Amino acid sequence: MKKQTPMLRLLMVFMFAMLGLSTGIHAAAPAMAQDANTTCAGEPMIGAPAASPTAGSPVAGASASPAATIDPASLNIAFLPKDVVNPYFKTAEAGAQAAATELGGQFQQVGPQTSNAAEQVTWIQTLTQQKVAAIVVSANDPDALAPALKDAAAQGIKVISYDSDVAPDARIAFANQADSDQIGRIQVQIMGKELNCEGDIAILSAAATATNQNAWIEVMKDELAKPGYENLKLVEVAYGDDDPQKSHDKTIELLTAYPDLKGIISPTTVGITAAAQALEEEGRGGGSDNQVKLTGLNLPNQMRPYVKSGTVEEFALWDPGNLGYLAYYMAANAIAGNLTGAEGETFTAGKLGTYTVGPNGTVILGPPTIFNADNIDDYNF
Ligand code: RAM
Repeated sequence: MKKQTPMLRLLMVFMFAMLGLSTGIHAAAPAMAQDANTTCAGEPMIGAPAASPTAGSPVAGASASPAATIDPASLNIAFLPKDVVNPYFKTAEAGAQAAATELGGQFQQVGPQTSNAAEQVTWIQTLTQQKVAAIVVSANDPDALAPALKDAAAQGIKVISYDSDVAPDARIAFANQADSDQIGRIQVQIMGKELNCEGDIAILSAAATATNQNAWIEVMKDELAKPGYENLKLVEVAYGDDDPQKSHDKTIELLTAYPDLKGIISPTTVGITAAAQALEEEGRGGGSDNQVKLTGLNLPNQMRPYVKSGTVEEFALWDPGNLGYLAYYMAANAIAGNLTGAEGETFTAGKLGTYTVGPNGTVILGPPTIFNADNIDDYNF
């Protein structure tokens, strides 16, 4: 991004206001001065602390689907998350199980103990041999999984991705937790607000090949490139592989390598939990004169102690239980022939209502929610 004069920046803010180019959901009107509702780039902040615990769900008005065309006996559906230990995927599993119970279908969740693409390939081959009706997968690597998934599809198995996409030609549709652009931008906007648009920051991600984190990091870089963020400098993207110990150690390495580090963004529930713990151990958490600000994505239940201690002020997520529920319904609809991934197609997902398939076979669960001390106790997942 070229250097902008203050005049040009003002003009851009004005143009955004005129064009109504807001990326926000509960966005306030653009303000000319930097305030709590304005990003470092002078744009409206995406989202706002949610008033109700249902904010993560779509507001589709349709009533629950009778699912008349879905044959319960056909629903032999297997979920294959990045790993089966991560509490995020356990929460999604509970949602998928609830959907299976509603529809009278079968459900199993299998996968590696640690985030590992090669082991996911082996699991895809196993599920293919078992002749399951559908595989619902969150990818540790979009390309490494594709050949095995295509082999499964060639044998009639319906492939749905959720959370972290695979190569689009290796699946029917993708259940995305929220708009990727918003997820990426929100985290930078929160960090910018907490640091007053100034300081060295690092990103602590999951696996270097994770589709979802990589998509969000691209958006983060784009947000940081906007005029107004010149003094908020991204010094490193580190990878903790969604392994608690490795994520903890990477946090310590970042603190050592960058003594002036002012903030860490961790777009992974495993990474941010480990980082919060490491910061508190190092005396760099809430209440410290030398605090390193921390934001990112996490389950409210995992982040609660760190919000109470002031180590984390604000972070974002969606309800992973609803994501698992939606993904199961997508698999069921794909098996029934109601979902082919074509843009504009609609289908119903039980209590969540009606969804429309967007570009590139993507279905968006709903808007992300921002959590802080004011609303975190309203949530229990
Ligand atoms: C971790 C995983 C998952 C991601 C969340 C936010 O649990 O990397 O894929 O969506 O963080």
